[in-house]
Amino acid sequence: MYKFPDGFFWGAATSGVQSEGSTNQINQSIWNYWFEKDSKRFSEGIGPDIVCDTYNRFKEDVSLMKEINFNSFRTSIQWARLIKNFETGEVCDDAVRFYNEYIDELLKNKIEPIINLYHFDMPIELQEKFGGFESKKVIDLFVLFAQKAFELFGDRVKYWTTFNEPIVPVEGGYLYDFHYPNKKDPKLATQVAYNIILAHAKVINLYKTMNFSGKIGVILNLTPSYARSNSGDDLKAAYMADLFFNRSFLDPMLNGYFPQDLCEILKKHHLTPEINKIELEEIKKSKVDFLGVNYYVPRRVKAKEKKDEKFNNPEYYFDYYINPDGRFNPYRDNNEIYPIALYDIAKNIQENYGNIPWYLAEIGIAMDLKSEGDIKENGLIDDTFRTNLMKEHFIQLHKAIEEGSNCFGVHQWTFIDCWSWLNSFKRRYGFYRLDLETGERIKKKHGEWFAELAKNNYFN
Ligand code: BGP
Repeated sequence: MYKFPDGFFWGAATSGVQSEGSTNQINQSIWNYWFEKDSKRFSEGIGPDIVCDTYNRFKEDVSLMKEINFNSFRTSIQWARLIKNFETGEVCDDAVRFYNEYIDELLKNKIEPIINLYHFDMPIELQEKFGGFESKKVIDLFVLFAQKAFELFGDRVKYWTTFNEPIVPVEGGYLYDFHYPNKKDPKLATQVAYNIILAHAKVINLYKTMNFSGKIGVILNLTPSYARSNSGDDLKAAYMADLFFNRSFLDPMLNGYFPQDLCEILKKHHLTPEINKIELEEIKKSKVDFLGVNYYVPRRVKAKEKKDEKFNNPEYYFDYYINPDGRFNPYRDNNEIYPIALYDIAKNIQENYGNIPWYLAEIGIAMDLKSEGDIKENGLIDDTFRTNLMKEHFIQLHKAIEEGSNCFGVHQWTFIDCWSWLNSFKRRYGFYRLDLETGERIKKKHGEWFAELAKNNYFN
């Protein structure tokens, strides 16, 4: 029997853009804009306009959460929905009503809301006028948005997070072309990364001055890096991948300072961002109360075979390889299944980051419609494949908790199959299937399994 600590959070995560739909939204995020400009890049040409239509259906959806015994749930407040005028901070009344009612509905059903402030959703106006987080001015506008959110909802929301996977807009928008503004510019990438870390720090410090009784943290996608062999070169490659993709955000956001070797590497390639002492103090001072971790796949690396001439992205220092002994999810490209990574993440937090309280803020098993199959006679979609793999991951997590890891919950990605960035609805992860024609939510077998787990706080 795998029993979890009392009060353990069981639930799911989604985000504003991916679930709400843009009904009654005055401002738009980069996603609506990019989709209008270039819909071909989005799977099956499906954009973020309707998605789960949570804006209109949140009451029904909260009752579905209740059905599978969630005691907590994460979503995000959209900057572009809440704020009418980004410079003055004037809010949109309808958005205030919507988020108030949504939060109250969760609380009425004893579901603890965890509210995130930024899930890849830069308002297009700020991207076009100022370059989004390329600009320090936008940091202050983000702090203003956060302040409004705290003032409006902070009396009831006890768990806040600043950013979800802050490295992703940096990689996608400035290195690898999978987020707007589709630039490939490592110098700008380091500036954006730094500015996001500073924005996070300022919001944390602001929250602490506002005397709320809640907690505030950040959600990072941690991807353990494993070397192909124990050779010095391969180990160095894994070290570099970890430095760029994990510690670049983990160290400043948890410990208050940047890894020295990362600073030196950036300096060597003339990539040091514009920084100043006051900002570094702000970062040093910002203490998160907890960490959220998103985990899907491990990163396998080996020593560089052919050296690039110029630093264009972190792969200057390593190559990827496919683990020959690995198990792979047939429904998602290069998706190695490696539950032990979760144990390793927990150990890393325990040993190197002061055993800070943390929760698994996203974990999910992608399937597609075909692999989930048609609805079975008892009305449930059969995704036993997902349950079996989730169990394996939870066993590793349980082991780490038994060994003292300070983990306080698990949120699965995601609640109802939701729209996902360029993938649209290609990969399904939800406890409930979303029928795109009718908007109907259809429960999957995994939802039933999870309901038992959440009710009992253990599984066998
Ligand atoms: C995480 C994001 C989520 C979601 C998830 C699944 O990185 O935080 O927003 O998109 O990944 O992503 P995908 O549907 O692209 O597989």
